[in-house]
This record gives sequence, C-alpha cells and structure tokens, in this order.
Amino acid sequence: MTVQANKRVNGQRLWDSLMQMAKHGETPKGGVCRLALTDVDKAGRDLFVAWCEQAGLSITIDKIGNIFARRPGKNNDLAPVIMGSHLDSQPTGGKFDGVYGVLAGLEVIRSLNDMNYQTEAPVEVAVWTNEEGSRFAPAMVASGVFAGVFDLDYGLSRADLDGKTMGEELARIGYAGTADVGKRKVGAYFEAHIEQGPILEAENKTVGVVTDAQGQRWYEITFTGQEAHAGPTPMPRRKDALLGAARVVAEVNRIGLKYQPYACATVGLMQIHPNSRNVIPGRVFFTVDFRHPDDAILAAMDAELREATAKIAAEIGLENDFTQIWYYAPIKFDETCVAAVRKGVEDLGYSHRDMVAGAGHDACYLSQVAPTSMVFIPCIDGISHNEIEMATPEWVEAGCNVLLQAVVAKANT
Ligand code: HGY
Ligand code: MN
Ligand code: MN
Ligand code: MN
Repeated sequence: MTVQANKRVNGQRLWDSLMQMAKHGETPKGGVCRLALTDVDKAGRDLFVAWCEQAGLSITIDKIGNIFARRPGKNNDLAPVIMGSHLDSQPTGGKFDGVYGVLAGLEVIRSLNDMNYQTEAPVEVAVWTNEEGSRFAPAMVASGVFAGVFDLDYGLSRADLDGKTMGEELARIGYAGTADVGKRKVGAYFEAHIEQGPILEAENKTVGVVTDAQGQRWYEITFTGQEAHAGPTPMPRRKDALLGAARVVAEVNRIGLKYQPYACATVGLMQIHPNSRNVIPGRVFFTVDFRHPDDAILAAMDAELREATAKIAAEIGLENDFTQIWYYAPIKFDETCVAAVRKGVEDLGYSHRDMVAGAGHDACYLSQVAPTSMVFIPCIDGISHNEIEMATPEWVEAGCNVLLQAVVAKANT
C-alpha cells in the first residue's frame, strides 16, 4: 500500500463538500440544474476555486475554461498526475454526476495535506468545461480540445439553442482563461464517478474498476414538410414533419433493441415548428444518441439509421437534413492505471468488479493523451441524469480512498 496503511480520506468532509456544492443550482426535487457556463456553474466554479486556494493549491484556467488546481510534488519537472471530472449538470441532474470526481480529487489533496505527505510528481485536480453536452453539443468538448480531438475555435464556437457561444459565455462568467489548452504532458489521469447504471448496486459491489468505455455517435436531424391547417387539409395531402420524426423515434428504438445486450439508442431533444395545436408541423429538429462497446456494431446501427431516415422522409415527402455531429470509438483504458485502481481496491479490501463505462466521461478523451482509468461507485437504483440521483456516504468515501491510493501510486512511480 503506497500511502501509510492506516491513512484514509475524511469521508464526512467530502460528503459535506458535495452537499454544499449541490446548493448551486439546487432544484425543488433535491437535484441540481447547473448547466454549463450559467451563473450557477460560475458559482460552483468559484466555490471550487476558493476551496482549492484554502488547500494551498495554485489555480490555472485555460482558454476553454478548464480549471487546474495544482499541488507541487518533490520533483516538479515530472508530469502531473491529474484527477478530475465536471461541475456542469443536466437540467434534471443530481448531486454526484461529475461533482463527485472533482470533490473526491479535492479530498485526496486535503488528505495529503493532513498527512503532510508529498508525492514525487505534482498532483492536480481538473474541472472540465461542458462535459454534459446538454447546453452546448457535443459533450466532453473541452476535454476533447485538451486532448487535441477538437481545435480551440471549434470548441469556443459551440452555441446553445439561443445562439450563445461557449466563448461568449466563458467571457461573461469570467472563466475565459489565458493558458493554452492541452499541449502539456500528463503523467496519468484518474476520474472517480458514480456508475450511473444498476450493476454495482445489484451485485453488491462497492467499487467498479473501469477497464473500458463504450463508443458514441450523436446525430442532429431536421425534417421539413409543410405547415398546413389541421382542419381542411386531407390526410393524404399532408407533409407532416412530426409524423416523420415519430416514425424515426420508433426506428431508433428498434435499432437499439436489435443490438442488445449492449446497444443504447435515445432521442432526447425535439423541437417542433410551429408547435401549435391546429397546425400540421412543418419542421421538426431532433437528436439521436447511439452507444455501443463494439465499433463495428455502432457502425451497423449508424447505417440502419441513415437508411430508415431517408426512407421515411421519402415516403412522407419531407426534406431530410441528417448530420452526424459527434463520434468516438470505444475506449480501452491504460493497463497500468487500471492495475493501480485494482491494487488500491484490493489493498483496501473493498468488494469490486471490472466494468465498461456506459456513459461518456472526460476520461475518454484524456485516455488519448495520458494513461487513464476510472473508479466507479454505485448509485441508488442505478439512477442518474435525474434529480433523485443518490449515493451513500460509505460508497463516496470508499471510492475516494481508492482514488488516493491509485493517484499516489502513479505519482510516485
Ligand atoms: O452523455 C454522457 O454519457 C455524459 O453524461 N456526458
Ligand atoms: Mn458525468
Ligand atoms: Mn452526465
Ligand atoms: Mn465524466
């Protein structure tokens, strides 16, 4: 065991920090709505920065608003080991998605301070901008810029449905940093996160050792037909864009079910124009989210969606504007980082199992520029992206203890 055997994190302090952070954007149902780069995201960021400064960390903010809080090591020429995740949430978000990884990282730092323990390499806690991809698409865009997957201008130009760009919003909330994005060596990256699915809790396992993450494809589709009067317009003459979208939604579900047991297929966002009770919808904009751990199957799902969408549009007489806006292949995390997580779990004696991440995480892009792995903890009923999202203090503490072990092991090699 790398850090003195009896050394553990302060679970109560971590839990209290999570509950305090959850006040920023809290919703009446006990969840969080802290959309990227809104005033409540700013408030959460400000609180995190204040806590880091209290812990003696130096703060760097890059040009896409990623925050890095740094604790020096004995040898600061070494590349840092970074822990992190995100503070932005879904509109019906919970207290743990993303925040847990950020504040578990801070708790590791706070515990190292308590122990007066200095690692060989410096250690950092990162907050990645716009991980959720809810307000600005695609998801994970800022960790993607850090990893060189997207260029900075693309990232800053991402606009929300009101046309506001990430660049404008970063400037507005005071997080348009000056540091170049990426372009520096990272010794290793670890992300602690709730599983956001039912497996760990169902199997009564405390920790997930994350070996892989499934790939994703995101689409934007606009069907254009013709607005017309809901009364006198005979059914056969209609160019009903919503009928088309509804049939594609059913196809998305069929494709998802066809490629079980792993495929995931979701239509989450839809805008109907003119959205009036007695006007035949002339235009519908909607999104599709496909996921699978096997790239070839993800490609097969893609082909079926393209074919079905074109056929439905032709049958109804709709214009079909079909764009794949995002794709990344399934990820295999770094063996040595997975081993560091697994050793931490075993040394600490927690029940555990290997897992494939069902959700996307900033770790997926960090894995392209640094040895990376993740530490999962269960969440109640596997529910996430929902205001009732919940974890137990025991799980929260256990995952952070594993993170401490893995990070110190990597920072001392
Ligand atoms: O969509 C995801 O998997 C993540 O929550 N951004
Ligand atoms: Mn997340
Ligand atoms: Mn999420
Ligand atoms: Mn993440």
